[in-house]
This record gives sequence, C-alpha cells and structure tokens, in this order.
Amino acid sequence: MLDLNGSWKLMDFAPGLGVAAGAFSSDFDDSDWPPVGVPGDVHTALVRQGRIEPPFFNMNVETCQWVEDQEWWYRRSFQIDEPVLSPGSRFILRFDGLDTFATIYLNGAEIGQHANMFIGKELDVTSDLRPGDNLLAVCFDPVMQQIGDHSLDGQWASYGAERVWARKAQYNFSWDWAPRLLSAGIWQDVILKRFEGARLADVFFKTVMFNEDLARVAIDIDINRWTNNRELGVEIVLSRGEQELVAAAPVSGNRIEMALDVFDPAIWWTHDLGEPALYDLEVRLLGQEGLLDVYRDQVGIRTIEVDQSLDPEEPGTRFFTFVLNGVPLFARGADWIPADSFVAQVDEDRYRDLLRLAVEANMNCLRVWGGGIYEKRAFYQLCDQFGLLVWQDFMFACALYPDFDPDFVAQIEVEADAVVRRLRNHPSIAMWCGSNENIWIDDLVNWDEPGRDFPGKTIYHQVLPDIVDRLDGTRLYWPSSPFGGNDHNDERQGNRHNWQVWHGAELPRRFGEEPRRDFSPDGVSFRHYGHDMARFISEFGMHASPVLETLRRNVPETGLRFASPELLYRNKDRPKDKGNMLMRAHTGLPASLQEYVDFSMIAQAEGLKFALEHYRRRKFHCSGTLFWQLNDCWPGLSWSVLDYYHFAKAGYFYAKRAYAPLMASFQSEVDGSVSLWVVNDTLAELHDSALWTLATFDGETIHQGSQGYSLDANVSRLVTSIPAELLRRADPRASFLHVRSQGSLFPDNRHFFVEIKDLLRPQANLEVGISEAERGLDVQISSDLFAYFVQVVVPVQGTRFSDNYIDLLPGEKRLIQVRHAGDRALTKDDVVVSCLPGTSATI
Ligand code: BMA
Repeated sequence: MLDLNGSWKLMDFAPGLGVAAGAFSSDFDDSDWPPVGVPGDVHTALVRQGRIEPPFFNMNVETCQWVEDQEWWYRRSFQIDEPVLSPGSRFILRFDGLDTFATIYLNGAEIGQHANMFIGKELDVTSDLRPGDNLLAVCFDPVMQQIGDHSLDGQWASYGAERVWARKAQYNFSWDWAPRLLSAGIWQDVILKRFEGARLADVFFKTVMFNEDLARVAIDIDINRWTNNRELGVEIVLSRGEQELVAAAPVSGNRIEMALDVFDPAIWWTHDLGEPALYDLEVRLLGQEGLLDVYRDQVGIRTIEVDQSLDPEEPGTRFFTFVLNGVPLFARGADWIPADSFVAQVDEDRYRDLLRLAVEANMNCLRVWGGGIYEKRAFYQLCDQFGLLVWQDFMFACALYPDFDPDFVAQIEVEADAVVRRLRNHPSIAMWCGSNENIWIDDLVNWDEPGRDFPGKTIYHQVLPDIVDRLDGTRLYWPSSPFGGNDHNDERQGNRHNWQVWHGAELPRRFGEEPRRDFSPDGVSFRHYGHDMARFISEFGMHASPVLETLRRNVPETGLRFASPELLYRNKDRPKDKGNMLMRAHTGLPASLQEYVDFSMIAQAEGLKFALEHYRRRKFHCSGTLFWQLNDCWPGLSWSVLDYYHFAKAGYFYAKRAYAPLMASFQSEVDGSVSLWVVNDTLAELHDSALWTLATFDGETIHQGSQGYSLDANVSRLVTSIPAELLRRADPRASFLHVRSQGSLFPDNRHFFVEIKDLLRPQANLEVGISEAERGLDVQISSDLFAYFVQVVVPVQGTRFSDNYIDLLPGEKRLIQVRHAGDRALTKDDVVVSCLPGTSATI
C-alpha cells in the first residue's frame, strides 16, 4: 500500500491551456509550481500562497470568484520499487474524493475521468505503472464550463439552476446560508494498493435477530477475483472486549454469506437509552500463500424501524416513530449541514467537537441534509460511537433534477450504489431519504397540477428505492423530506417542515390549494408552532446572530453596526428582513449591534424552546424534532445554534434544556389556565413532585403549589393545571410561573404570560464571583431580582459552559462551570457577565 496523500504541486491555467502546455506529461517541468496539501482544496492552498484573501473575511468571497473559472492541475511523483510482478498482481489507484470534473493521467497517459464529488474513483493501473519514478497528474475542469448549456424546462431551483447538472455539493453554488464558493481539488485520500489474484469487493454486516441471550448476525462478503484457479477462503473475527467469535469458510464463487451467533450480545443503543455498544469486525480474505485482503470496521447489533401505523388517539393520522431495538423513541436533534464551505478542511477533530456538542445538548438524532455531502467516514464512525442516529438524505435539494437524461440517471445509480455500500454497516444510519424538499416544492410551485410528473420524480420513487432495497433492505427508504399525506407536508402522516415560522409559508395546505405567504410579524411569529400537529418535524427554525467575537473576526470595524451592508452580506436569505419581522413579534427591533446579537438570539432561543416543548408534549403523536440547523459552513447569519467556530448561541443552551430526557414545561390554554406537563424519554418509571411558583419579577411570591406525580417510562403526561382565577391575581407583564423538580429530575423551567418585549421587569443587579478551577473557571452568579438572559461571554474558541443564557430567580445563586480543553488557560479578564436589559455585573 502506498499513501499518496501529502505534498503535491498545484497550478492553474486558463481552460484548455494545461493540456496544451503538456501539464499531464512526465517530463513537464513543474519546478516552479507551489506545493499543495492533499487532501485539500484549491482555495485553501491559494490563501496559503497569498494569491487570494481569506474568503470568509468581509466580502472577500466576491474577489475570489475567478477561481472557479480556471483549470486546476495537481501533480506528484512516486516510486515503485517492486520490479517483479506476478501474473496475478493488480495495482489499484483509489481516490476517495475528487472535486469534481477530473481527468487523471499516469506517466503521461490519460487513465480515467471522474465527474462525481460524492463518490470515490478506482482505477486499475497495473499496466500503466513502471518501476522507479511515476508521475500522477489530475486536471480539474471549470465546473460551469463542464455543465455547459443544459437547461431544464420549468426549473424552479433556488440558488442557481445549473447546479443540478453537477454531482457536486449543491450548497457550494450558494444557498440561503452559504456564499457561492466553487472550489476544486483532491478533497479526500489517495491510495495505491497492490492485490494478488483477488480482493474483497464488499462486506455487509446486518443483524438478523436478537434477544437478551443471543443475537444472530449475517455477514455477506463479495469477492473480486481475477485468477480463476485460486482457492480462496474467508475468515471472520467479531470481537468486543474479551469476547471473540471466529468463523472461516472456503469460497468457491464471488460471494459468500456467513452467519454468526453471538451469545450475551451487547446491543447498540442511542446514548440516552443505553450504551452504543460496538463490535470490531475483521474479514480476512485468504489465498494459499496467506492473507490477500482485509476489511476492518466497527459494527453494532441493533434493529431500527419506523412505525407508521394508525394513531388510534388521533383518528385519521399515522405515527412516524423510530423504533430502536423494539423501543419507540422520540428523536431529539437537528439538521446537519457541511461544517465548512471547503469540506476538505473538515477533519475528525472538528466532527468530534460538533458531534460531542450535539450529544451534550441531549440530541440523539441528526439529519444529514440533502444539499451537502455524504459525510466522511469519521463522521459516521463518531455517530456510531456516540450513539447518535442519522437520518441520511441522498444529495438532491430544492430543485428539479434531469431524470430524463440517461447519462445522469446512470451516474445516480453508480452514486447511490457506492453510497449505500459505504454507509450501510453503520449502526447510526437509521433511514434513507430521497431528497430535500424536491417533491413538496414542486407541488407548491405547480399547485394547480397536483400529482404531476416532474423531472426528478423517478429518482426518488424508483431509482433510489430500488438500490436501497437491493443493497440494504434493513431500513426505511422515504422519498423526500418532507413527504406523506395531502400536500407532501402534512400534519397527519409522514414528516413535515414547518416554514410558516420565519419563511411565512402558511400551513396547513391541501393539494390543489394555492400556497399563501404571510411575511408580517404575526405571519412569521414562532407562536404558530403551538398549532402544529406534525407527526415528525424534520425542519423548523429561526435565524440568530453568532456571538460578537465571530462578527469581529470577519466584519471590518466600520461594518460592526446593526443592519450595515457588511453585516447584511452575511445573511444570504431573502428578503433580508425576516429576522426583523420575528424580532418585532417577540423582542422588538434592536437599536445597536449588541442588541441585535441579543434580540436575534432571544427570538431564536425562545422560539426553539416554545417549539420543542410543544412537540415533545405531543409524544408520540409527534415523534421527533430535528430543528434547522445545528451548524454553519462559514461565519454567517443563519439558523444555526453553533456558529462556524462552534461558539454556541443562546439557542443551543435553550435547546439543550428543552431536550433534557426529563423535561417539564408549561402550556397556555385558551381558557386562561396553564397546564404543567412532564415528558419522560427515559426507560425508567418515575415518582417525583413538581414545585411550581407564581411570582413577580421583583421577588414577591404570589402562590406556590406542589404536585406529586408518577410517570411511566417513555411517555408525556399532564401533571397539573393551574387555574385562570389563580393566575389572574398577578399582572401578566410583571410575573412568571416557575417549576422545579423536588428530586432534581428535570431542569427548572419558567413561563411568561406575554412576549419578551412586553415584560415589565425591574433592573436586576448581578453579583459575580469568579474562581479558578481545574481547566477553567467557576463563575458564581446571583441576582437580587429576576434576571433574564444572564450570559457569560468568553470570546475564546473551544470554551465550554455547564450552562449559559439562563434566568436567575430573585435571590438565586448559580454556579456556571467554564472550561477550556485546549492549552489556553482562561483568566478572569476573559469573562464578561451580563443580563438583559443591559446591566453591568459587579465582579
Ligand atoms: C429548508 C432547507 C434548506 C434551507 C432551509 C432554510 O428549505 O432544506 O434548503 O436552507 O430550509 O431556508
């Protein structure tokens, strides 16, 4: 095996001139070409060379657009020492990722082309290699030139119609949260491997059945052999800790199916329901002379289904519930987008940090959204290890796709085949989904032709499900997100995206009805979530600004004002004032940048809290909430709760509390009463008391109550109802409800009776004490009166908070642990504590 990553050389030419100059040939002189790292991308290399400014700063994206129009050449040489090759030797050159329109040359000869960023390319180079020096060159053609003049009648694609012709990450053509950055490059590993006579083509591990004592697993092995008279055998080792199971068998054909019985099996669970137990799987291919090939992976024993049976308590509706190992679960999570505009730059550490943050926020499920990429191996391995389920989209988003073009469909078949094979052994993969919004939006655009055939339809309804069925067959295939019911975004079956909030798309709607939009503050208000009876909601959300530090790093001083052109440039959504509508509904409009940061964060955080509590109370009528969106690909203004540098917005902490496996929440009723609910996502039965208080912001307790309750495992339940007459004793603008668990089972929660902007809160005074602790600081905060939106700001990347953006009750004292995992020691000077309206804390 030869690792061909590392230092290559890079140069650009005007289209066509690289070939004319002979850049493919072995004796071409590339001594003046600068070095480039592989895996990587050309933009990152150009920043290092000083040829472009860092694209994310200010509006630099605009000045580096020329990069997509050039032809980019990578070259490197390598040595082959083995002069003697046996007749059965084969050398396979493998590129895990080429972005995107690539021609590959070895020793001056063209050996292959590739036009799909999403899947790898393998080339048999046995006859092209030579002993000694070899020269590998890859040319990437300009994307738009390769796409050419294709057009698609009736195309309604947002974000650039031409993108649908390129199997390249669609968000890179610009999105409503991403700038246009069409990079190029060898974005994943390159490897040269020698095989003798045969190799493993594929391994599929699946759980056939299990009970407490025994699991039966099947391992299907495909072999690729080119020396027919070989005697081959396979050996399987499945191990976990002390337990090791071994099986061996001779193979006569090209395929063998083996089965193993695992006694006392360790079962894979999401991290909240159990242990995400993994086994090491090793499959060895043996010839007479020994080991020919080996496959290593971590696998899990588990079953996953989606229950879509009728919901007897809500006639006319169906469940949409993940059932893991026979246990129905509520999916708590968010939508995942690529973690960088330059996906080559996302390494295992960044995946780990983001996924750990998701787990720490009590999430058990993420959706890999269809406008990004099929993520790298490390992403799925970490989801396996962390016990996160993955809703996996195929990469088709917000457009019509040319399924009338046989070449395009052939390309999709190859892609889906490779993707399903690559991902199907990950226990984290819970289901396959054909596209993002393609079916729903076509019906919205062509609302007067319900059920019409549209370009792309056969991909989601035939091509993909056939492949999933053939190569997997253990998971649900679902045609699109959203899908199911009457309008493809129904609340009675399937899954839904709620874009009434933020995008003003009025819900519900039925086939044949003209879609309506309402962009007014009322139209986009997050209160609409409270009427949403969705069965499973896989997108909904609101923008919030990132922390000031992120803006300071990327916006020049002159632009650090609310609504400055430089700031608005970071908002890729249109029209750009949806956030203002939302803030007008809930917080009022900001008058400064600091207020914009706070108010937009509040609108998002309170909106997520309101939505998540509502949907979770409806467990299992609603069985999942994946909010839009977990992360960012650049330092923009977006729906994310974690920004590009992984600084958490207030919405992250609000979601974390609303996602606590045990969660208490209040719900206003039309008769003026307020009900108190507790949701139990654990598998344990509970007995507890909920202590609730009606109090004023300045410290007067109006009423206190205590309600004992018992809760079965895995349910949501009304615990008590607080009558309207009692609540009328307080001024709704100057009071709040609070609940605490006597046994500290759920996080404290509170309820306001009016919008944030209408609250009458006296100015609270905070007292803050900071002391040093191992790997960070302990921040003690107390308040004389009710303090809203208490935030501990530390502008140091990688800082973690035990909690943040909290409320303090009158007289309450809270400890916030501030930790930093890296080498950077935090000091008191790094910390600013404040609450709203702006108070200066006494430290
Ligand atoms: C949905 C997503 C994305 C989009 C988001 C916010 O449509 O699928 O396409 O970025 O909403 O508008």
